[in-house]
Amino acid sequence: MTTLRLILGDQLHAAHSWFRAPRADALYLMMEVRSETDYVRHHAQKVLAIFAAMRAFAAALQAAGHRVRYLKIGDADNRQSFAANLAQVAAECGATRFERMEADEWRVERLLDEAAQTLGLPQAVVGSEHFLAERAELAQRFAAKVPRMEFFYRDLRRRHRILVDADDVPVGGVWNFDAQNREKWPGDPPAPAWPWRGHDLCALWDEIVAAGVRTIGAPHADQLRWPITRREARAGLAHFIEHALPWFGPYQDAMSTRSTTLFHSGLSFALNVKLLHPREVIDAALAAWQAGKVELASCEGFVRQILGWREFVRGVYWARMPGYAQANALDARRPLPEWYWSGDTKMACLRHAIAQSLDTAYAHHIQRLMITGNFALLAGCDPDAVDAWYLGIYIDAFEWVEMPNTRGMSQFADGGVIASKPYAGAASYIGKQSDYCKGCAYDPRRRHGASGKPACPFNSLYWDFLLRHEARFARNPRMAMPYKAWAKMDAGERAATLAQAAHWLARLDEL
Ligand code: FAD
Ligand code: DLZ
Ligand code: SF4
Repeated sequence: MTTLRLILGDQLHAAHSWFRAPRADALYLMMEVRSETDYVRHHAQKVLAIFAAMRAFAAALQAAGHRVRYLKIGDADNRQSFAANLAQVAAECGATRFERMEADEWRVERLLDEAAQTLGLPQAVVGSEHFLAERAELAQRFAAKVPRMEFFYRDLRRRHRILVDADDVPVGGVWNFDAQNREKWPGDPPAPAWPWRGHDLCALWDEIVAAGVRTIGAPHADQLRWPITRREARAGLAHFIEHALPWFGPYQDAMSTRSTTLFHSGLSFALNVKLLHPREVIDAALAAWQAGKVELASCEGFVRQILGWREFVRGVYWARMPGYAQANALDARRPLPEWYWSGDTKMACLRHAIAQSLDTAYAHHIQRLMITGNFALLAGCDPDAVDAWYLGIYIDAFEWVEMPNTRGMSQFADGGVIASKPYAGAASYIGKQSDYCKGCAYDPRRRHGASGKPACPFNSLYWDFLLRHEARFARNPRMAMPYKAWAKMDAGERAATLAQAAHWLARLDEL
């Protein structure tokens, strides 16, 4: 009697009840497969980090007495897909039962359902024991109407007794401190150093290359600076709590050429592959606040990202898939400019955010939203292309979290399921939060003009976007201000602005 248990690359959850004690009748299967490396073009560091973390996890399971069958990307008997390898290993070990954890992605869930049917064995699907809200409950609750994140988050705070008193009143008297969390970073306090040392993964990189896997971005295989074990992930969490969390709140929406992470945690990869549990991350932040090391505004701002946004987008994903993947409410059809893949643009903000993403597989939230996402939105780029870019380039990109953030929050392609208004902004908006505009080839104060320093493309594209979608947005009370400002603008100025936008839209690759 052998139970074959599948562990996916983002299911590295050592505290899962499966692993409480070794079982002689259980064989754990882990596999590096081309079907997963190739469904989108991933960043080199993402493939390296996932494989390295998978290998370390398999080794730890074996050391703890579990039986593991691990298929490496270059193994001759690797059939390179979940389904084919499952069939092969089930036959090889004489499996009498198949068990797996819920997959986080709709695509993988369907694929594994089919594979299990083909196996024809008795099977069970168990929870991943990772999230703080149940997937089935969320899918049901969000099916008819998705609540605003804020109300969902308050509910989870009450349910999990996080930052609420006995009467369900939020600690500090308010549910959110967003107004205190929007400062530009002056360069002081200094941003903390990156928490992780480099791993030498050159041998693994050679295996990946030899297998023919195509990637984007810099591998930095001789010094991969991401956590691949739980111990490293925990050390990164402790580093964040001590050195960055105290400043997380005020600078969470800041951007700078002088720091990649500013006061962000860099923990999304460790969380998404389940080396860390969200509750332990939240508890670490709460403990720092209780010990008086961190202001409530920073602690709450951070908790909101994990308890609020992370759980919320997962609910939207599972309630709205598979239709969500086709949503294109703004009928955006343009290809993504070529320079998204190289960083080779004269726009300083985009050059910096893209070059950093290619180099590190990381950008913090506001870079993803206000810079790369905002530009694609204003330019009317196809959400399929935008999704593929985000899903590939970031170390933490798994569809359940990437897609609602990209298609929904950033591109408004879901027509307002996630966001109450499009996240569109011009140069003044970017300049307020960053130091990008200093030294840019474009002038952030101009909307149009042929002589002198050219006008910042964001400025005309912003107005063009609003005008293109006037029928949809003009009656949105949160959008009233810009439409009023447009109506007051001199007719010549308006015409010149739209002409400038048309000029840029015809040459996006040259910007
Ligand atoms: P911190 O700022 O330190 O935040 C702490 C944690 O909160 C993160 O590690 C993450 O787990 C969680 N979190 C924060 N914001 C969000 C959010 N909006 N949605 C879900 N979780 C959140 N996050 C991903 O994990 N994977 C993605 O593929 C992804 N794609 C994104 C695409 C776009 C267009 C945008 C705007 C955001 C995306 N995010 C994604 C959310 C967010 O940008 C990243 O989680 C964050 O930048 C990761 O860096 P960090 O760990 O330093 O985050
Ligand atoms: C992202 C990824 C990659 C690149 N490769 C693998 C792999 O070879 N084997 C594996 O089990 N998982 C991989 N993953 C993560 C999966 O895509 C992930 O398990 C699904 O996205 C389900 O959320
Ligand atoms: Fe970006 Fe425009 Fe500022 Fe240049 S001027 S950095 S393009 S916002």
